[in-house]
Amino acid sequence: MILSDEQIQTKEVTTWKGLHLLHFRGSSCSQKVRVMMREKGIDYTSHHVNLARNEHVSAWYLGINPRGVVPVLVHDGVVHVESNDILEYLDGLPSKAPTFFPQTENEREWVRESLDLEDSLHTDLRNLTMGFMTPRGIVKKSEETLARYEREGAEDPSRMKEVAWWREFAERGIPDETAKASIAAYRAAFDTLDAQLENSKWLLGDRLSVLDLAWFISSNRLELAGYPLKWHPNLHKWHKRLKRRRAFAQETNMGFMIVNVVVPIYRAFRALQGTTIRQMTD
Ligand SMILES: N[C@@H](CCC(=O)N[C@@H](CS)C(=O)NCC(=O)O)C(=O)O
Repeated sequence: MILSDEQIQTKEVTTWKGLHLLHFRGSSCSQKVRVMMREKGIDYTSHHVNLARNEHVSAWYLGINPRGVVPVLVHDGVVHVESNDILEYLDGLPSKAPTFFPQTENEREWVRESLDLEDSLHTDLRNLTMGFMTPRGIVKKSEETLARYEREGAEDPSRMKEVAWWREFAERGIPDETAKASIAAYRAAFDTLDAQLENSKWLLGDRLSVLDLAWFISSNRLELAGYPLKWHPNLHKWHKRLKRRRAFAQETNMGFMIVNVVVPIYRAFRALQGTTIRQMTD
């Protein structure tokens, strides 16, 4: 999706030449785009926007993407948002590398449907990320930050939904019932993928595609949050195969502290309370 001139208040980006990616290392949607860029050998200028420090809640950033989220791709001054649309756009750029989207319109339609499902689960992914990976106190936004989030940039209904989610999270965390519904939503989606992988190496058959890329980002994040991928044996094998690819491993690396310190300590704490993902579904 391309933003219109009226939506862009930080006009300097309209003069940027070449490919620029505004992204955050730990953001799943940013990881999707970076994996494809690395797989296809696409060079870009990186603008790291640290979500943990709320760098996206600034007049400058909200003036680029009034939706208030990453990633954003700027190509020769044109602002692209929505990770799955960015993937399709990047895949269509002239390149000698293999394409990630199929070439027939029928298959493309089917791929878009699956990507829409993946995108529709994004709130569930966030519920499980924020609920099970780190204590709420570390990641919740202050009322002052939320007020800024509401105020800056062009009006945008999807940013208001973001603000509402973060306000609810600051007040109540992720209630058990919400967490269970998000786990169930992924369980159903992964069961379908698991069936598709029964007789084929990749989700689209014998070649790696954008579906493998996009769904891997979710399975990878959920695994880190303590979701047992073993519930889906074919998907689990597929996941391990993808994890061995250098671009996938490098671009989804969350950093030593998160993976080896913060997440395990928080998981141990939840285990004592009997509220890990596995325990909640026993
Ligand atoms: N549908 C959007 C979702 C983008 C999104 O929600 N990005 C998250 C990171 S994965 C974000 O920027 N969150 C803002 C925050 O954490 O405050 C896309 O696919 O690009």
